[in-house]
Amino acid sequence: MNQNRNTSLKVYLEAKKKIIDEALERHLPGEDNYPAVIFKAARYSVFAGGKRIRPILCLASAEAVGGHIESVIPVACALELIHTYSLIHDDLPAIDDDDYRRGRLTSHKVFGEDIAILAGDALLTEAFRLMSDISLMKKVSPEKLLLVIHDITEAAGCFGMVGGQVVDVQSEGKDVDREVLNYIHTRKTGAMITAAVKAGATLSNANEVELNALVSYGRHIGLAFQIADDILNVEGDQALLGKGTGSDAKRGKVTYPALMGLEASRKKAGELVKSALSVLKNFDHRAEPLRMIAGYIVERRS
Ligand code: GRG
Repeated sequence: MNQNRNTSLKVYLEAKKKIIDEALERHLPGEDNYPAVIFKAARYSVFAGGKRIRPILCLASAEAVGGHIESVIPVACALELIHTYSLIHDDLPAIDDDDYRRGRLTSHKVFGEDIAILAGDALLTEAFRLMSDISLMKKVSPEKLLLVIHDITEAAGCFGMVGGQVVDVQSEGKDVDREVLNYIHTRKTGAMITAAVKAGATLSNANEVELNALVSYGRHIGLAFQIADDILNVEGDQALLGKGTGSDAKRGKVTYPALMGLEASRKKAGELVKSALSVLKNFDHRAEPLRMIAGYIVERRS
């Protein structure tokens, strides 16, 4: 990526992250609610940092089809709440047993396993409380909102993230082929990324051609994102990542580098980005953030 593009991307990501962080602060109930510990634990993980890539993709997709980001912010925040729940549960002793996430101790290390499980449950449920808030229907069509809630539910559940996670844990230490690996990556990570892109476009009244192109963009960058994550687990910097590295190999996880090596993994991620860019070819300058994010997904260091 050239220097100007890098600067624009940085400015764009920082500005959108600020919007999302401020909205999350408004939408997530405070620690003054009862029972305080659950609000404290939920907020601990949500405000631990995080790139906010899913909500940013939702906003960028809305912009690409001429939508207003104000109308999609609550749904964008809900995507981040669901994502944060998945991280809390993923880190639990029964799953990946990780001590660090987003540069801090994981939820179960601070609050105990019981509250960490409940904090994840709380965030997942809060996401649906937020998306189904009647006030949102003044900004977007109720039919479109229902479609989006359905898409996000599918992406988060057994046909998406949870299904991918199940096959992931069951494949640890086993020889699995590329088909199974792709099932895991496209469901575990790709589904929510695709849903984020699709949600922004649907709520912004994208036409069918635009919607199909954006879903295809989401699928390509979703898989590229998880391949990049696999590569960072091998050769990333723990301090920048805010979490441990090397854990995939230790646990015998099925990953792109494990199956085909680092070089071929990088090549595959690069090809996916190229394909993602090519499906955006008929979009105008308003899709520029989506184009920049596609490149960022494989070049990021955290
Ligand atoms: C129900 C016990 C139980 C577990 C389910 C569904 C699930 C937990 C986990 C899904 C697996 C998962 C965590 C997928 C996401 C993989 C991934 C690339 C995470 C990192 O995302 P980033 O890089 O992280 O966007 P930040 O911290 O920047 O938000």
